[in-house]
Amino acid sequence: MYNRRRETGVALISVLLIVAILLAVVGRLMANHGLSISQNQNVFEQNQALQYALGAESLARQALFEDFSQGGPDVDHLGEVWAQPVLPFELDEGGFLEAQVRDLNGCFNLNNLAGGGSKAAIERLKRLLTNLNAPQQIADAWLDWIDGDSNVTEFGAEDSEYLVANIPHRTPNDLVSNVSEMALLQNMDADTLLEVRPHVCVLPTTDTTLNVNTANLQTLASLDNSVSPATAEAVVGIAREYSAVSDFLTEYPDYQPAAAVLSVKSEYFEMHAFAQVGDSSVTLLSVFHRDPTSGEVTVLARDFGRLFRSSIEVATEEAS
Ligand SMILES: [Ca+2]
Ligand SMILES: [Ca+2]
Repeated sequence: MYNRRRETGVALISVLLIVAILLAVVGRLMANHGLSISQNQNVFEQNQALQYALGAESLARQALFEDFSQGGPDVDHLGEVWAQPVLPFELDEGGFLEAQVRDLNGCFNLNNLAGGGSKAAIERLKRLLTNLNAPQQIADAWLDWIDGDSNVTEFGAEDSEYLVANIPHRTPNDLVSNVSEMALLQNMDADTLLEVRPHVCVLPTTDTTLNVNTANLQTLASLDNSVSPATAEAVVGIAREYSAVSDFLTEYPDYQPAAAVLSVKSEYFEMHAFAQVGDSSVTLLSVFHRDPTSGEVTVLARDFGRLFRSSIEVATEEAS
């Protein structure tokens, strides 16, 4: 009798143990299944956001090609279709897409100083820095950064200085492909970099011209000593659609000394897009070159790490 009860008790405990193990296994399977679904959903949404950003890139390339082939190859200005920001629009999957195109012939090309640069190009960078209340020495440091030799220019710096820095590094002594390299310069700090960055760019060439139809105030003001801040402000104060540099010079003769580096058309552009699908987002900055003969637009570089800042200003009602 006692043995039968004991056997029944042992059997009951065994069943309970099996049930507990089964419950633990099922719980574990359910948790893994849920995690797997979440992971797949994230991967799916991330991929969708990437495809939307790449779609924006294709659209921008098409707009630039059509501007060339239908609008004409000789003039580019901010009233053209490619320059209009794509307003954020909702995506079917839940989320939004926003994109904007910037003319890279409208900013100061830092690679113009490669190979030693012209005296005029160095002076332009110094004027730009002065107008932004940034140290002029940064121009010397940048010149040394990309010139081919290791001779220190006035207040500049070469490998001998950078190799003894907290994080030792070397100068590229060649053209650079990302403006962020300015952060590595001697005498550069975060505030100065933030001030300078909107006005400069790096293009894979050393003799780019500046499009007077798209250039911003600071870039136009730094072109020559003969240009006063008031003149530069007058230029950007109205919409510009000059069809020839000579027309621009007739209206603003102060720019005559810089005539050789002026143009009314552009070859280099960048597109910045931000796509969000669900909880996933992708930012894509693409640099384009538009062939001045055929209008073919090729992608020179893609950067998935650049913070997207919308250029759209939202009007808000003033508090009464
Ligand atoms: Ca155009
Ligand atoms: Ca150098």
